Amino acid sequence: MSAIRTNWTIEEVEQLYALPFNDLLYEAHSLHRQHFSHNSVQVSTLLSIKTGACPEDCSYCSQSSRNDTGLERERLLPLQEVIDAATMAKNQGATRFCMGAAWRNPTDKSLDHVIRMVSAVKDLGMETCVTLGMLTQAQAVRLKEAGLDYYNHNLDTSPEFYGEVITTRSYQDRLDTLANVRDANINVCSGGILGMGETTRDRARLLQQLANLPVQPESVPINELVQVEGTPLAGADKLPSIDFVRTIAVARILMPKSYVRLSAGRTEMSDEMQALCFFAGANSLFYGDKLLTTDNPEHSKDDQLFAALGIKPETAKVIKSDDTTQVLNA
Ligand code: SAM
Ligand code: DTB
Ligand code: SF4
Repeated sequence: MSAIRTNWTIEEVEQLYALPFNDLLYEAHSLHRQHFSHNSVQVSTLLSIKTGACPEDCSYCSQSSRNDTGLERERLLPLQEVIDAATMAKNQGATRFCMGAAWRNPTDKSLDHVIRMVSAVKDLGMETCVTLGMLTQAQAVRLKEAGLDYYNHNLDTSPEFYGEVITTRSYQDRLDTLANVRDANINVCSGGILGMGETTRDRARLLQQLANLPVQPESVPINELVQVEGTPLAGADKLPSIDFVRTIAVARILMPKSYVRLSAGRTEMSDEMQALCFFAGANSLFYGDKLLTTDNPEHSKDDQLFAALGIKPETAKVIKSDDTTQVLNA
C-alpha cells in the first residue's frame, strides 16, 4: 500500500483535476476501496451553541456582524439544551456531535462552558467536535484534556483567493490554529468552501495546502457555498456540479486515509450528484435538518437516499490497513 504523500506540487494536483472524468473517478474510487469500507458513511450532527454577532468579516457567512442577514443572535446555549440536542442526534444515528460558535476565538471563560459541553456529550458515548475560531496552544491542550476528539477549523480557500473572502484574520492565523490543535493531539478537521468565485487553480491550491500539512487532516469537509441573502457572496455564480465532484475525487486521491465530508450545500444537490460524490470518495456528512444557521436535508430524505444507494451509516470508526480491518470505538 502506498505511503501518504505530503509533497504534492500544484502541477500534479491540477493534472489530477483535469483528468478525463471517468479516469479521475476510477482512480479516486479505487483508492477509496483500499482504505475504507465501501458502502458506509460517517454521520455527524451539528449544533450552533452561540449564534450570530461575530466580529469577523467572512463574506460567505450569515453570522458576521458585517452582514445584514436578519439572523437573530443567541447567547451561549445552556448545558442542558446541548445535552438534549446531542441525545436526540445520538438516537437518530449520529456518532459525532459537532458544536459551532460564532467567535473570532473563545475567551478562557467561554472555553470553561464549552469544556462542560464536551464532557457531557462524551458521557453520552458520542465523539465530539467543536469549531470555535482561533485557538491558542494552551486552549487546545485544555480541550484535549476534556476529551475532545476533533477540532474543525477550515482553510476555506487558496492562500491567493483568501483575501477576497476574509480580511479580519490571515491564512497564517488559520495554519497556526491547526498546528496548535495537532500539537495537542486532537484530530484535525479542516477543509474549505467551493463556489465563492474561485478558479480551478484556487481549488487545487486549497487541496494542496491541506494535503501538504505535516500530518493530513483526519477529516476534510468540502462545503458548497450556501448563498445567504445579505452576504457579499449571495448571487455568486454556482459551481458546475461536475467541478464539485472533481474536487471531492482529487481530495480522496491526495488524502487517501482522511474522511472526506460532503458538507454544506446538500439541499441544492440532486441524489445523483451526491451519489457521484460518494463514489468519488466522500464518506462523511452532516445528518439533521439544520447545519449551523442554514438548512440541511431532512432525516427522512437522507434515509431514502441511503436506502436507494445501499449505504449504511457507520456505527464505529473503521480503519483499513494492509490486511487488517480495525474497528475502533465499537
Ligand atoms: N466561527 C468559527 C470559524 O469560523 O472558525 C466556527 C464556525 S464557522 C461557521 C465554520 C465554517 O463553516 C467556516 O469556516 C466555513 O468554512 C463554513 N461556512 C460558514 N458559512 C458557510 C456558508 N454560507 N456556506 C458554506 N460553508 C460555510
Ligand atoms: C464545516 O466545514 N461546515 C460546517 C462545519 N464545518 C461547522 C458548517 C457549515 C455552515 C453552513 C452555513 C450555516 O449553516 O450557517
Ligand atoms: Fe464568524 Fe466563523 Fe462566520 Fe467567520 S465563519 S463570520 S468567524 S462565525
